[in-house]
Amino acid sequence: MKSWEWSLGPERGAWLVGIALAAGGCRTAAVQDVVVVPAGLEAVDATPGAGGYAREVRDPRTGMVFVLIEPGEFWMGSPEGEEGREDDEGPRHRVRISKPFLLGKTEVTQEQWWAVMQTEPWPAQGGGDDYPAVCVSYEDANEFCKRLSETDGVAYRLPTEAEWEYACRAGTETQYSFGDDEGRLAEYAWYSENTSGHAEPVGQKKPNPWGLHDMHGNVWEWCVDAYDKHYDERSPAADPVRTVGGGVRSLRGGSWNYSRRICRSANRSSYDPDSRYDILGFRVARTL
Ligand SMILES: [Ca+2]
Ligand SMILES: [Ca+2]
Repeated sequence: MKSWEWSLGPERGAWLVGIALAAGGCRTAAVQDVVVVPAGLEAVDATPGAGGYAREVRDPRTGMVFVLIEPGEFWMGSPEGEEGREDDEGPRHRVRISKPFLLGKTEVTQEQWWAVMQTEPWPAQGGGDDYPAVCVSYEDANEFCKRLSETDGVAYRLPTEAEWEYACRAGTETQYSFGDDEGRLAEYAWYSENTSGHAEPVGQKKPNPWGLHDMHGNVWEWCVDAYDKHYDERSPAADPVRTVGGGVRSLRGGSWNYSRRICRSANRSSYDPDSRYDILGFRVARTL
């Protein structure tokens, strides 16, 4: 077995690492063994997924870890009979995510925020390197993504609501990504019944089936979309995002002071884009 690497050039911004397998006396590059690590990142799990991208990668500058989200389809929203369902969770509709993308394994932490922004907008209580960056507005979160992108020359951004729910559900159609038994929520989430006055450090609870932590609870997560109470019926079936109209922006997942039902996969909320509260944070996506 032999390995080598080469560059596709700056326009692709990616390095390929190929592994040649010795077979019958001649070396043959096996396509399924080629893994792509996006520019500026390092592999945590170098198993190739969709598009040949490594399944888990890390930004060495901030320490942020990203999970590869594979393309696919899902039912967005909740079925009408779901317990705790709110009006804005429908109509339930089929959505396709057409391209792979990266999504933060956790909410952005205070240490990661500091590395990019050199500010501390959060209160002292409930603070520390591994706590989520809170009291950051939609505008602040976008500024964080913009600065991260300027540094690495690539497109970091907030996830769309569709991407967020697709990744939260991770192939499930139940109330939570672990099923319908809300009695198990404390294994996966920080919410009103197991917190005391602030968010908790990220990544302590069990991950969802795709390896993402705290999609249920801890802090609400800003999405890029302008909030639309009934979803936009004109929105396309593939890669929907609502970038026009409406002042308020979408948030997902519930937070440390909210009840079980608000932390369901389909639940939605919205705040003005300049809102800064200790229940509001975000995670970062990266286009590939
Ligand atoms: Ca969260
Ligand atoms: Ca809601």
